[in-house]
Amino acid sequence: MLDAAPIRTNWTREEAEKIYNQPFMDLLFRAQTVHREHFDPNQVQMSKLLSIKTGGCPEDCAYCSQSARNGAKLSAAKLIEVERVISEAKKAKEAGATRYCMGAAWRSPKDRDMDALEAMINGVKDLGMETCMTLGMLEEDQVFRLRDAGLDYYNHNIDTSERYYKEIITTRTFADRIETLNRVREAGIKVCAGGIVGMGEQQMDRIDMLLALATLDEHPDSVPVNQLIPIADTPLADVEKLDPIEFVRTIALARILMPKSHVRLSAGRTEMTDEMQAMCFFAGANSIFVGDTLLTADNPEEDNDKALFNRLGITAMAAGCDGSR
Ligand code: SAM
Ligand code: DTB
Ligand code: SF4
Repeated sequence: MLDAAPIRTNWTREEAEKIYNQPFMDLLFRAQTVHREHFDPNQVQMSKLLSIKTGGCPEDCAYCSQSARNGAKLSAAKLIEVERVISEAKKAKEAGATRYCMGAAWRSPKDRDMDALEAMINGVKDLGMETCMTLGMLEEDQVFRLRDAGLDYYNHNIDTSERYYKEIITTRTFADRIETLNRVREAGIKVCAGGIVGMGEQQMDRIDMLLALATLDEHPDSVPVNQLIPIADTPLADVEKLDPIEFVRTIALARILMPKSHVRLSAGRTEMTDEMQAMCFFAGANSIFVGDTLLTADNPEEDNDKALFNRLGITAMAAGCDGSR
């Protein structure tokens, strides 16, 4: 059989634009066809987030509730206790999550935090869950320590196109992000990298963001596509809402450009109808965050997600499913 969806890292802007802008039905059909080559279309992976260090972040990301530079009112907390992380992870496992993602509001971790981070990785792995962390930029020795502790995934989003990045964050560059991603990949940790749409960017920025991910030496294993959750008192609090069809097109393009990656329908689901989420799954999304809180913002209730999965005949994907079908 002809392989209709080879894994390519040499996609061009012209190709991506053409895919994104084709008639919606053709786009969805192609995305679903690619999806079925690599995944069971009725299975969705479930990850659970925990904020292990909340607020007081020195970075100025315009979308974020945790930046000390934004007007947002969230107060800074300390790194939480290892025992608390493990007891929360246990609950997440019981609720069906297979991957536990720990996030910290840091520019980068301090060396004094590393022992606790390693203990968290060990404890969560002992529960039989996959581990993921998102801690900001990493130096090489920090990457090695996390890898040696058994970290499975590192999340580090490029957030938007290189062009629009400067409008959203000034305290670091797009190139800084790519550097950490390369370090993580070279050390053998799986990469989780995606971005946010609905930040007032142009269609071109959504396309270029996905192209940047799809033309890395290797595609990220997970690609979270977040819809901006507008946070009061941040610079993006009143940004115009994105057309849901544009969001679905973004998911479809991610699926087509990166056929074997898990595309995660991430932040913003509380604002989406069940029908829109179903369309995102049809367009190739096959992962979500479960539980009623993301890091600081709301996520749909567990019961709502269960009911939606039942109505759609979707079941939870087992841990470690890499998409080989
Ligand atoms: N401080 C670390 C960093 O920035 O890499 C890790 C935590 S940070 C909160 C993780 C990601 O969450 C961001 O890169 C961004 O893509 C996403 N995010 C944060 N606030 C969001 C919001 N209001 N709406 C949608 N996504 C958001
Ligand atoms: C990702 O792409 N989305 C998650 C995770 N990676 C770390 C975070 C979403 C955060 C939403 C806003 C909040 O909860 O504060
Ligand atoms: Fe800090 Fe991460 Fe929020 Fe940016 S996205 S302000 S780095 S916590």
